[in-house]
Amino acid sequence: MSAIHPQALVQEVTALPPSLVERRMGIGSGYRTRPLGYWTGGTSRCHLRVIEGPEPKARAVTKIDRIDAIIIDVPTVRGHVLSMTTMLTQSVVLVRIRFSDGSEGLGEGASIGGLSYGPESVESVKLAIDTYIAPALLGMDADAIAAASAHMEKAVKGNPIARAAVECALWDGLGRRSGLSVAQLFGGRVHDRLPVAWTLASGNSQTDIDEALRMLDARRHRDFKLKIGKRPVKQDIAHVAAIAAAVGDRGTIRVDVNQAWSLTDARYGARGLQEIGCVLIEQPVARDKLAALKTLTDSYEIAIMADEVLQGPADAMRVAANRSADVFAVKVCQSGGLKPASDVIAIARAAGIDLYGGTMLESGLGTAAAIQLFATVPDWQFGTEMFGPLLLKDEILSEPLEYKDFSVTVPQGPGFGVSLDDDKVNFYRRDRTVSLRGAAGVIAGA
Ligand code: MUC
Ligand code: MG
Repeated sequence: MSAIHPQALVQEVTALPPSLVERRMGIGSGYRTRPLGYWTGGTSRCHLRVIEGPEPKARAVTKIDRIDAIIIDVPTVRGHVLSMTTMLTQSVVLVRIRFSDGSEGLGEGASIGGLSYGPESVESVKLAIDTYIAPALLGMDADAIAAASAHMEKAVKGNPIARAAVECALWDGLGRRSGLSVAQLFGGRVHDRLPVAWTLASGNSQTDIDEALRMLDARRHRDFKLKIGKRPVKQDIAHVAAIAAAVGDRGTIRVDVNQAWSLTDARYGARGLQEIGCVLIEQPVARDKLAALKTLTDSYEIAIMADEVLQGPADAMRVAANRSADVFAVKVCQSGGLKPASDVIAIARAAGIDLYGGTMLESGLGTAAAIQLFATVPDWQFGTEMFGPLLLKDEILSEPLEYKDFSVTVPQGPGFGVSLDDDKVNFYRRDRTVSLRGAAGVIAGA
């Protein structure tokens, strides 16, 4: 089978030998000319030749060759007190996909407080990837992310964090191979920087106030999310009021109840919080209490934000259809990946629901992934909380994300625009710690 050369047809007034035509035309090796016919006009003859060459080689398909998932445990800068747990360490799963052309992609799956926050833990994420997702995806076309995602959904029901970690690594790989940032793959950035809130969750009002004032003075954060729900509602309101008074109009105050309240608590809380100038309540009631969430949304001026209830586009649709929330906390991990998160965003925008860029307290890698997507969305009415790496005592990226002027800079460069510091990753990987502990045990017992 041969193909027509891009230069298509050659006309010669005389029938020259093919080799001469080919030399004159500067036709490269591998091509040849073939006479097509001639016509006569007056005294001259016009010869037509077609230039033919080999069929263009079919583009080699880049395949998914290998998927590795490891757990790392990194201490937090202070205890992070949530209604359901206190975190002293954040554990995340790092995924590295190797492709047949030698390229790589990185992704992250994070969860909070073991299984106390939600139905997935880092251990379950690693197990789902190693046992079910990796075998299902090996050998698939690396660039066909939609096909790989559909395949993953078939092989693994639920488990959005595990699927997200792998899907993110596929996007990073595609970006790196094509020389485009993931923001470009999602339509291009509309922001170079995104505003970043900080979570105050030391468990002590004065410590939180000192921390907030330090952040304001350093121009690092001016929007503060307070973790409440552990204490009785009345005490929580007093705690929020003290911090709100100290911050004044230098910043905004929001709260995250992490599902801890009954509707009765939440009614009392919503009224009290709105009176002291708090602007938003995140997931006040359990994630399956949609009717209660809607009652609060309909009854108070303070914005009600959906978080844990949003486990992907179908949940987003359910919440939007009943307008059970004013704001969506969009989380890449909780949504099942970048594409489903962008679907959640699309549903919110179509329904007139405001947006907040949420986190599962990912390290710099997962945070960069979310930033790439969030940079492509025009309106983040309540900003973002892309502060995950700042809660960790150590940085695992070779170049940290840039935080300044109350915002984070969208990383440039292919994929997520970041790379891992392999020494740090090796230092914090759980299997290494376990084996060192094991080795120490052997020595101690000897
Ligand atoms: C959550 O529920 O939003 C996000 C920020 C933070 O401090 O905790 C997480 C979880
Ligand atoms: Mg939340």
